[in-house]
Amino acid sequence: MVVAGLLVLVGSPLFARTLDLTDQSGVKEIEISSRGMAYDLTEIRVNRGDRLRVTYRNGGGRHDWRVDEFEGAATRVLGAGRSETVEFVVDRAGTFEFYCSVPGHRQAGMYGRLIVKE
Ligand SMILES: [Cu+2]
Repeated sequence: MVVAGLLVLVGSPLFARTLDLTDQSGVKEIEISSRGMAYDLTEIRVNRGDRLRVTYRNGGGRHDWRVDEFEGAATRVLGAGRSETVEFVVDRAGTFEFYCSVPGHRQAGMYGRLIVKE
């Protein structure tokens, strides 16, 4: 029963959510949290040149949130219940991956896509 429950959680589309901010201007405030090995957002859409202020709230375990391609787009590894805000500019267009850098977590599904439109 426990295994079946976990499978339902991991595969559930309830936890897949896109945040589309491409029609807004100014600093874009983004809140993302995690539960187990998954972020509550799986896709974030913004425009090239946007300044993003991302607050990551860790719902449990030890995790971080980062995007390798943008300077400043990385929180520290946070303990359960902690949060951190990072601010950075997405200066190039493309599809990038945000993920947790704790060993094994990205492979376990702790990632999503940051889509920067031209
Ligand atoms: Cu993690």
